[in-house]
Amino acid sequence: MHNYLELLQQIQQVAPGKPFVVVVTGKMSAGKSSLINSLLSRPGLAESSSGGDACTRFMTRFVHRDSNLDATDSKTSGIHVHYLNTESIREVLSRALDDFSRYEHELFSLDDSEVEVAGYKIAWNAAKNIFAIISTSFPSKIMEPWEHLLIHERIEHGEALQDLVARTERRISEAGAENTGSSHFQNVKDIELARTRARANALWPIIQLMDIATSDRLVNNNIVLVDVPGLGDSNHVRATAIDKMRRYADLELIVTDPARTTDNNELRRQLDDSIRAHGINKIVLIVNKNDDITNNENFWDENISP
Ligand SMILES: Nc1nc2c(ncn2[C@@H]2O[C@H](COP(=O)(O)OP(=O)(O)O)[C@@H](O)[C@H]2O)c(=O)[nH]1
Ligand SMILES: [Mg+2]
Repeated sequence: MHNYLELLQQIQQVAPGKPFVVVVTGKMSAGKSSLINSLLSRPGLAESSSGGDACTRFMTRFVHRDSNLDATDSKTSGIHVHYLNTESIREVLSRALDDFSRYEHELFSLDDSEVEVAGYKIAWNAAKNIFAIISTSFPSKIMEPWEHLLIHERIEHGEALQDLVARTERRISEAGAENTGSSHFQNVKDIELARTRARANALWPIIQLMDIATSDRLVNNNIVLVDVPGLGDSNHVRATAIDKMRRYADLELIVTDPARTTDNNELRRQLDDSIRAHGINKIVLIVNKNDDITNNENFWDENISP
């Protein structure tokens, strides 16, 4: 399905001890997670949107499991969920408060353009979503009211931020995180992975990254595969972390599908960003979903405009 030759050549050159980091980037739904699953031959390992609307919500690293488990146990993983630290939580929540207040304020003024207001409304909804998430207790799923925290004076005086940060830290400790800010799940079988991941997904805006430590030919060779949400993630703190990971990576696989490849501007922008991040030698462009062309004889008529 894909041409992995270049990647396989790189694998031969991996030095023991030093991990070789491969980050998979691209637009939402390009097929990044599916690519990782086929590289590892483990269909449900990376969360892909097939069969539902789930998609990759936070950066996920696939790393070698440091244990002496025998080969029969190769379809299990150790999961480590790393939450944002207090400083990043404050940053995410204060941005959400800004977004929330800006649109609330906008409702009383008709000066700005409709486009701008529409953008503010999206950010306002995203902010409310975050407030609801950090107000929902696990496993009871009971939501503490949050609207009363957001009256203008409380926001102005910083009390709203303080309350929201405290709530967030409660959620993180409910999730079983230790002082290190991460929670661990041992020996999760592939079939149980969805359930473990659902717990993490419930808190996605405050998760920095998830590590899936497992045994596999690729990761045992000290390759670290990194799956990321689609480029253009709205959460600033996490978008910065993804960008940092991209700069740090030894290889970036840019996944695009044939329909999008025909949109030259978007792809060019994506390539420009990557070249700026680490030069052209560390990039492999993968045109995925080639079966869309073979399965649909009208593909080029539908996707190419003159
Ligand atoms: N036709 C086709 N669909 C694919 C292929 N790879 C992935 N998909 C589908 O594309 C959708 C998005 O895939 P996903 O891996 O979640 O994309 P991501 O958002 O980039 O991680 C899913 O419904 C996949 O089943 C492929 O090679 N061909
Ligand atoms: Mg994905």
